[in-house]
Amino acid sequence: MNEVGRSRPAGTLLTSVDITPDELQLAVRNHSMPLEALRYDITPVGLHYLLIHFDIPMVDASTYELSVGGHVRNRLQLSLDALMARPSATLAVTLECAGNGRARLQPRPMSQPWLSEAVGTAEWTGTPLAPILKDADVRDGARDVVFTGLDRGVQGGVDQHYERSLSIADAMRDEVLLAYAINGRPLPPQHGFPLRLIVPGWYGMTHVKWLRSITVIDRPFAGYQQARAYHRRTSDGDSGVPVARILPRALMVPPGVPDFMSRTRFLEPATHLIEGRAWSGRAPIVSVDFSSDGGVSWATAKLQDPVSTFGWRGWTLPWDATRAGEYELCARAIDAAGNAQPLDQSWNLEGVENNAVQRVRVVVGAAIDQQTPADLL
Ligand SMILES: Nc1nc2c(c(=O)[nH]1)N[C@H]1C(S)=C(S)[C@@H](COP(=O)(O)O)O[C@H]1N2
Ligand SMILES: [Mo]
Repeated sequence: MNEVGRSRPAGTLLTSVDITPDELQLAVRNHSMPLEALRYDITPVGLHYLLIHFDIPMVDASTYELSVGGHVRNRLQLSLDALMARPSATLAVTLECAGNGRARLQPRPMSQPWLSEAVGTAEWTGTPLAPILKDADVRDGARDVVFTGLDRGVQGGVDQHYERSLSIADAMRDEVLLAYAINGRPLPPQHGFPLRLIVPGWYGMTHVKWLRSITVIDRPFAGYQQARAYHRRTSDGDSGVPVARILPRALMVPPGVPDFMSRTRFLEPATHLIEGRAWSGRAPIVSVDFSSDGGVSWATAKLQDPVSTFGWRGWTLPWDATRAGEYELCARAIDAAGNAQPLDQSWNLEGVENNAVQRVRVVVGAAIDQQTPADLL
């Protein structure tokens, strides 16, 4: 391991505001979705967020095969052509990384330093998983289904392929897909070419990319990414709660124009239409509230129809910003199960599930100099 890798293991808690070289290295490999891309119902592929723990494997589609085995009566080997010849389904699904919001925590858990934008909604095409498990004829006593990626690396001192599991009941749900296309095109390498798992409603870590094998087991899966990582724990001794379905979140497209470095927004005094998206993997979004005073008072936004059962829904609200001054804009989503976004950080050791409300600093007034474009260069 290099000098950088030795300095601060993942999970170290950082109190400095400054980003470390290790975090910067992760941040340049894995990008989030620029907030202005919230304008699209379906996120263009290059704007969708990305998270890759190890390296992107290079896969030859002509020799690729998915193995289905373990606690089944009928093992299967499926080529990409065989998978694509099966019945297909296309679903718009909002995907969000469980670590979204991590870099806003104080102290900050050392890992991928997401702000609030590790999200995207894509149209995934693939073949439903349940009929494949039926063809494999799962034996009595089966408990978990393990999904193994082709990618390999070391995390927490453990040499591993990226692997996650689902209970048999969750794996058999109708909406779970083995996807080979995104937005009508073959998966690009970074999103899991040639095949990935899609589990609508669940945080990103569940959607295993570069799928190599599916293994049915008769005991709980104890792999690193399942049993050790992705738990909400507040102390080392705490066994924690596994991360599963996405908590509600609303994000707005920051209005006006940004300052290059601070991203502070500048707006002309006027009524501005604020627009954004909201989603939850637990229950449908029922309301989105907007505040222009840092969360002291709230107004109710108008909701659009969701893009699909598992996709985000748009919201809009006209904001009367005729008075010059500085404002802190916030948005807060609530779902039908009563889950609401907290105003304050929800801190834990791994920095998962921090769905605290978004805060956008805005200056209304004459702060924008009347410069010609040439002056700006
Ligand atoms: N094989 C494999 N699958 C993976 C990962 C990975 O590193 N390897 N990262 C997971 C995580 S943590 C997330 S958030 C999503 C990101 O999916 P995307 O890059 O297509 O947006 O992929 C998941 N699937
Ligand atoms: Mo993630």
